[in-house]
Amino acid sequence: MEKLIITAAICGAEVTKKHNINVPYTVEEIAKEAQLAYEAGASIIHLHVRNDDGTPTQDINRFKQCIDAIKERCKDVIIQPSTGGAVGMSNEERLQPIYLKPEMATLDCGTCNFGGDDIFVNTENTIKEFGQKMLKLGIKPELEVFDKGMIDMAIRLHNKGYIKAPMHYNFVLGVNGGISATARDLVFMAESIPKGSTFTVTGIGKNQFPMAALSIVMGGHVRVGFEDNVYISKGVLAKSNGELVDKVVKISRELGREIASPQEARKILGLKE
Ligand code: KMH
Ligand code: ZN
Repeated sequence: MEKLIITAAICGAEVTKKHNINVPYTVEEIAKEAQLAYEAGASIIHLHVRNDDGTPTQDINRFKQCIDAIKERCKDVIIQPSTGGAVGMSNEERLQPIYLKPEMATLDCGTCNFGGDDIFVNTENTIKEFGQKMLKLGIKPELEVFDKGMIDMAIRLHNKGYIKAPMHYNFVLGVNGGISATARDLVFMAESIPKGSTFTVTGIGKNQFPMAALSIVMGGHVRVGFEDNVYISKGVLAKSNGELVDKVVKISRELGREIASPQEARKILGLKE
């Protein structure tokens, strides 16, 4: 089986130090968390950034500071900024990090309830606009899909030329408003993407490690990190994103699957090596 690509979603936009004191806010904290995840085996850093007080921002200068600091500590890691940002941000605000021309960025493929009264809005025109801009800048999108219909949207927009193949999907399972985190649902998602696509799996909250284990045996890839889950085991807060990545590395090796380096991840994803 192909080696396992581990993505570390180190920060997110919604989780705070109230959930886990180790959630990074400052440039220094973000760079340190990225380094711990990288040293543990992550080849991709999925990046949101914050102001020092913890409020989410998509400010291009803040992204640049964080990316520079991460690159200094993790020389060859793939950095994947979020274009999802936080619930309620405008498209212009969300798009800022793509102008730094990262290798990858997220492309959210539909609108989704996001718990409570929150709605994460991605209209068809938004997805087209983001897809087209990423194409133009040579950025590989990671297609964030919270439900099966979002896979269909991505395929439709691929057929219309907004998204290039081979496509790389992130199945986000277990959001309140998205598809559930069950084996049946994961298999359904994996069987719904075009041949030649790759996928990674994000299980929200307590679903993080069970979904990771399933993806490892199915030949998919794995995303873990504070953005999605702050616990290393039931009731025990993780000390760092590195600890979460390390647990995935151990599960994968136990199951006989080796971990991809960033260069190997580039090859698997069709990025420039
Ligand atoms: N924070 C969520 C509203 C992405 O990074 O592209 C959106 C999100 C998805 O995290
Ligand atoms: Zn994100």
